[in-house]
Amino acid sequence: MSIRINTALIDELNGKLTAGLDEDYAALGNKLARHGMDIEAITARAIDFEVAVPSWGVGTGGTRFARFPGQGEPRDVFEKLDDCAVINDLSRQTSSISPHFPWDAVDDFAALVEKSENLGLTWDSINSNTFQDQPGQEHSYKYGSLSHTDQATREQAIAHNLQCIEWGQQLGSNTLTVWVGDGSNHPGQAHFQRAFERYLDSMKTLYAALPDNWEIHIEHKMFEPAFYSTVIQDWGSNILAAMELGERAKSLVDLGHHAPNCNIEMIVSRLIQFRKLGGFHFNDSKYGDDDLDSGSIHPYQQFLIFNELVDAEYRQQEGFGPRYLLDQSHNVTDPIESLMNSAIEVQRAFIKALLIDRPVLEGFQDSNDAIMASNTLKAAFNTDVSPILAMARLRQGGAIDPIATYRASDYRAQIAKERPDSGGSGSGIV
Ligand SMILES: [Mn+2]
Repeated sequence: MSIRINTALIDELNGKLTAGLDEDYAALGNKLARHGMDIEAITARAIDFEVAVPSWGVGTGGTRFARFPGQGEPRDVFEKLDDCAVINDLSRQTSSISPHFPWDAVDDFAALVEKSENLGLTWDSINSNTFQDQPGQEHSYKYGSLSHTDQATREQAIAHNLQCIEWGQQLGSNTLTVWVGDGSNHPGQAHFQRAFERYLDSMKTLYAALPDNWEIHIEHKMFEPAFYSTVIQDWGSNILAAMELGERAKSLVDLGHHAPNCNIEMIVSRLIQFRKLGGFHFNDSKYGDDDLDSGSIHPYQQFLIFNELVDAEYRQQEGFGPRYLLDQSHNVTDPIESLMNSAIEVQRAFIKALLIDRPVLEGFQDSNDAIMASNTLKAAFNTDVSPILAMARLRQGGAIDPIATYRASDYRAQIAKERPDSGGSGSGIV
């Protein structure tokens, strides 16, 4: 049985906050108007902004050391959808779900589509999984999948990806995201070029089988589970593979999959320039692939990434239209709260980037005025756009304060009664 957040509760709590919000919204509107900006136009963009939720994100994650299960975790994809609906009902910007196969595979995809439609949800990019062995699987991925030295293992990995596309078509998706754990742990273990050639051969087979309206997104990752080298280690290997495959192969940027202090916004710019930016996995990190909540560590970096994205939109860059998805692991928080918070933080970065005065910035760039160029970005970043985000939620029937409303609903305790601990939910680090 689905439990939804009672709309009367949302209205009641919103009612207590509306007067204050109206005041803050009017003050911000006046401030923006002084700089020639129309707050209503910006709020309209906030209303349109969407970021997809990963199906695996609604379960409690874990580390290489342990996983501490949360209360009332979803036990299958149908229950994951219920949690995703709560996130969207309150935040109103996460109406699509990114599934992971075979974790989310079901016998009856029509039933899954029917349930998602009833909840007002759609399906975004699908993710394949050749980084772990499934029960009964003939060939092991211990030493790789799409780049494995053994042809039969590579063919098995290709077949799984083709199966994922077929499942994705039943869900109405049009993008396959491929991340492989292939790599090596010891210098000399793998021949870099031959492994990359085998990967490209496998990907060419997949690309040839891609339905006409589909794209394939390649996700790179610097390390883990392979700790010396990975086949698609960085954006360089990624864009090379995407260029080798063709127009409908693009690169996906997971913020946590780079070296610390890497200039991710410049990578984003390069991918945009060569029409290879497929999308994002938003999260945040302090040390590596930490999968922390978006905007929790480096909010300025996230803003600078959106500066590039809004700039591409402003310049009407051809072929620009990346997909926005979250990819996080929630170890110590309620995943529903983390995902609502993160979706709002990603939206916040987008809205702040909209405030950048681009002609003025371009002038400072052309006259080599470094201080004023930097200050132009900071002026946008330092503007508190919370009233715009809250107003966007309110006008769509969401919550002015999503976390307070979620807590008042007692959803977690209620749903836990229907979901006895199963000991596992197919969630974890990705
Ligand atoms: Mn990812």
